Amino acid sequence: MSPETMTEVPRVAVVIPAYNEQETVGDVVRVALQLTPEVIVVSDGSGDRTAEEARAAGAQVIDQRENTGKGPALYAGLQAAQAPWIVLLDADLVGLTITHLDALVKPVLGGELDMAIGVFSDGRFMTDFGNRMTPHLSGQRAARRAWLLSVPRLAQERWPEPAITYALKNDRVKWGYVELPRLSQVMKEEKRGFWKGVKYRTRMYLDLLTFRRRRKRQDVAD
Ligand SMILES: Nc1nc2c(ncn2[C@@H]2O[C@H](COP(=O)(O)OP(=O)(O)O)[C@@H](O)[C@H]2O)c(=O)[nH]1
Ligand SMILES: [Mg+2]
Repeated sequence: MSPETMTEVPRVAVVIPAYNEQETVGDVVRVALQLTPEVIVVSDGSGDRTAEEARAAGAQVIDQRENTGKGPALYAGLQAAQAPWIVLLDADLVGLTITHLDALVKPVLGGELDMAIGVFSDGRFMTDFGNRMTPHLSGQRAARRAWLLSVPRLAQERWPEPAITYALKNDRVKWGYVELPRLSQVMKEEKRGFWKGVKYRTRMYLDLLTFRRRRKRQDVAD
């Protein structure tokens, strides 16, 4: 192959699940593009301009008509990605910089960790507090694409984090937390209005709490 026809696969891809995040997704994409040209946004059933904003910012966009949840969206993004290493990012981040992304990828590319999990620090009190109470729910992570694709139930869970946590334990994966200073997210209550936000959050926690039951049911079925 001549150098002109050789399209090099980047080492790292960024996958961003986004559901109605038109206000923030563009900025997240622009920072992600400083790390790698392979930035994939997966929107499913967003009723706003999420897909357009992501595309305008330079991302590859998978735009699905039906809303199926963050887990299936992540899975579709991982399947589309080519790079062997993946950074997962939420689309509602505020204050993201390339320094945060470098901090996430460095320990995994260096072989120190199999998965880096980002936690907010000295951002806004409420989002920091939520993150500290539940760091295993963080959407900011770096890991190998092949391992992420192997996580059982990833494609079936609306919220994929418990499935990932379970697989981390089961596979004895070397993981660790990475602090992400001055990073925060838009809270659900701000995105959707107070009561809708509360309803959405309650549904998410119910989903998270019932993961074990679904997993066990599947174990029995297998
Ligand atoms: N594609 C897709 N992304 C989703 C869906 N639900 C949540 N997300 C994205 O997943 C990330 C985390 O969701 P969010 O509602 O902010 O949850 P929180 O950060 O735990 O409060 C954000 O980027 C959302 O846009 C969904 O149904 N489909
Ligand atoms: Mg969020």
